[in-house]
Amino acid sequence: MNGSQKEHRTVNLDIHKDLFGANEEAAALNKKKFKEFGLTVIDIMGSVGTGKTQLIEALCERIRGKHRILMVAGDLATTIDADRVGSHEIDTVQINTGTACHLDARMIRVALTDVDLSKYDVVFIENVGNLICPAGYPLGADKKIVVVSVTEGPYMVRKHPLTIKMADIIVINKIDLAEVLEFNIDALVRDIREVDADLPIFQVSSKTGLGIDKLSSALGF
Ligand SMILES: Nc1nc2c(ncn2[C@@H]2O[C@H](COP(=O)(O)OP(=O)(O)OP(=O)(O)O)[C@@H](O)[C@H]2O)c(=O)[nH]1
Ligand SMILES: [Mg+2]
Repeated sequence: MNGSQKEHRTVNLDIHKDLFGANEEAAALNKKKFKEFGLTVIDIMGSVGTGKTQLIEALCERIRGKHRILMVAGDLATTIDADRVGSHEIDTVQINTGTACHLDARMIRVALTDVDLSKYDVVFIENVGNLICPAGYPLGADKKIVVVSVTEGPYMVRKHPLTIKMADIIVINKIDLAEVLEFNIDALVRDIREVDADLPIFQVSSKTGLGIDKLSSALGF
């Protein structure tokens, strides 16, 4: 090397190993901690406005007499959803992600560091409203629910097959609006079946409560 040569370094990142790998490790630690406290943890994902918060409110109404609930709300900047759920006298933890379009396992670990988890049986995590980004970042939850609804048009499933694939349960929400929107729920179910023939699908209205009992039982509540 001659004296005038600038120092140079090339770092080849394997994004799957470096980024997703680190998240998987943090998710495994979260899972272990949740298990130690006997918690059932549900990660709820879906596009903006599909009804994630409304679904959590409906599930809380259904199970609050039986289980002690904590809600963890992921949002870019506001506490709107945590405030909504909190108004039902449910404890909440807010994570404001700033610019990040999803929660990750480390955020969950940090947010729960000072929370006494022995006070709860069930944790509902509302992920940031987005159907793409959260899919790559497991949080250590027992079940991942993807909420789609009849107000986002007919192609949500066909356009997001990878997100559907990683879900444990699909909730088709707002079925009370299907008729007026001329939405073909059977076609949406067929699209989901194309991606995964065995994926449990629940058709609900989080607003009227239709179908919530069935979903709640399937979650073990
Ligand atoms: N008619 C009807 N409206 C619903 C239902 N579920 C949610 N909504 C309405 O849809 C709107 C969005 O619901 P939210 O629960 O805020 O949706 P979200 O997925 O939490 O939205 P973000 O957190 O902003 O991503 C609200 O006006 C809800 O009242 C449903 O089953 N039926
Ligand atoms: Mg919400």
